[in-house]
Amino acid sequence: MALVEVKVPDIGDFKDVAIIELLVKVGDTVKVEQSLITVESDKASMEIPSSHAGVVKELKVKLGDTMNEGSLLLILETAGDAAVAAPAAAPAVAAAAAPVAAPAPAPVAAAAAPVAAGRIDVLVPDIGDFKDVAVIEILVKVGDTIKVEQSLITVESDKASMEIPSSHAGVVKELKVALGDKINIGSLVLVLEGAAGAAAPAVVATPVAAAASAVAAAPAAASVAVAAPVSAAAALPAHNPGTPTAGLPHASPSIRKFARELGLPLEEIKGSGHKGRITQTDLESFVKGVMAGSLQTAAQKAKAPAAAPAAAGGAFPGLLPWPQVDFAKFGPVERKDLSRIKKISGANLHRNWVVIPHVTNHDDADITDLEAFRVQLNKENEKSGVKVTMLAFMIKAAVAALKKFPEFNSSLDGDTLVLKNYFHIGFAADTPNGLVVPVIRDADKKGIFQISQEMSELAKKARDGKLGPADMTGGCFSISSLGGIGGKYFTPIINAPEVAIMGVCKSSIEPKWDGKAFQPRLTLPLSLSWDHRVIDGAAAARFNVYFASLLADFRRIAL
Ligand code: CAO
Repeated sequence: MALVEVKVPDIGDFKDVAIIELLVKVGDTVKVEQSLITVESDKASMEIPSSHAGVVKELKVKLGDTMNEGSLLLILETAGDAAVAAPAAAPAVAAAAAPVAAPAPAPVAAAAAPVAAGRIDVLVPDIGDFKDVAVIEILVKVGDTIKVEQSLITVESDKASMEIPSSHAGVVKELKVALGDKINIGSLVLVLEGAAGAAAPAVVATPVAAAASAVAAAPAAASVAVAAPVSAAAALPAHNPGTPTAGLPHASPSIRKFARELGLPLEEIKGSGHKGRITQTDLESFVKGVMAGSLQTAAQKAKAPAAAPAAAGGAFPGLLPWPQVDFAKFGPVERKDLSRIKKISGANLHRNWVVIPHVTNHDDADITDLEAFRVQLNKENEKSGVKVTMLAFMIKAAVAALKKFPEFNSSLDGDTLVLKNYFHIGFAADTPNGLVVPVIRDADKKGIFQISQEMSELAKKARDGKLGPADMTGGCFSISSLGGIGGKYFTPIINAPEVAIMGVCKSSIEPKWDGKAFQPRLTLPLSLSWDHRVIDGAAAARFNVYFASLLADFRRIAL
């Protein structure tokens, strides 16, 4: 075991640069060349790597400190002997430093760029050791007017990123690189339509070459490679971190790499670091926000189900777009806006239909005796003004069935089922403006007459467009009755966050075999839709059978 001082190596032109990120903490085990801190000048940022492997014993810097070559960063406990380890680091830095002073190589590829007014090929200048580096950002587009030294693209190695400037001024005619392309010195970046005399000084990359050769001469200090883009940036017009280029997120190479690995849209992440820099914590918060549903990426927003059918293709990638037809070509048409209720209920129905795995079980209830009872009741209470319809009995039957099968009286909350100990039953009401679902509260505590009365009041309110939110919220289970109209069976859409809905159609006399003969029985068609995430088919069949048995013999409700 030995203690080793890890210092800042030769970082070229970087002087008095501020520490904007600490990438390790006391107790961390670091490898040789692992990035320890990020520093930033007004032109670029770089990560400072470790010269040794070991465990961090002490941090000697903090955020905001300024540093230079030779500044002490931290103390590492290494497995070897400190006396041996220390000199190993020193030559690396020294070796790196020496070539920096060496004469700069000849002017760069940019010098070779055609100078003629008119078409100008803009090439990648000498970028030193940067070989086969990926284009991670394209900063201009066709039609842009650009100046000499304006940044055109950003490239990134595993240690640093740098911006490649233009050797000429002019208007971008053609982009010759795409995101992800690998480039080298001399690669064609774009074609400019140049103004006469707009040829660039062919020197833009010379400082890069100087720094790069420093790197090339110091293989032992691979970590110093980060100095290359920094030096480049010092001479080249890298975007100022304080004022990111139009929408360009400001983040270190390691953060960019991490974001790319996770597929995170950096441009949508708010940086909380120095000068709005995106930090590791910002990435983590963004991911947590998306996972928790409180945040959506732009891509998710674009894919979110839209109310307008025209967007259906966007909601379901791969679907054909909604047909755009000029109906007037085929005959006279008139256009009418959807009512407010239709727009709202449409969006809800669409979501429920798409999100909930619906299954519908059909069954029949023999309501011969119940209908006779209902007619009798209405006769007896003619003067009361309250008419009892089959729906009131069905609401009571629904309460009894929910009590027997509690999972039908629940809602999904993520992976948790919320089981309700109250019985509020909604009923679909058809109004001139569209469908609404008022709710009879505490139907378990009310009798048939009270339910009938409340239903007729709510139905009137619905038709008059006077229902308030309190009349339509808190439902546990809904019944959609088309019995007054007709039909046999249908598939009602579950009224989320409920998990089931009973659809009812018109009763009719049907022949039923009683074991000896066919008997004419009044038969009510039932269609129960249920959420297969919560309810199984067997439970749904049992619910229907039980519900039908209650209507067949309403005395069972008292059992
Ligand atoms: N079978 C046969 N007749 C039935 C019946 C059934 N299942 N249900 C009701 N009827 C009869 C009633 O007895 C009444 O007959 P009378 O006038 O001879 O007494 C007649 O049909 C009209 O009943 P109603 O519709 O006024 O009363 P209701 O309690 O059955 O329904 C309400 C009230 C508000 C639910 C209903 O008017 C309505 O709006 N239904 C449409 C619901 C709907 O649109 N669902 C679809 C949703 S999915 O798009």
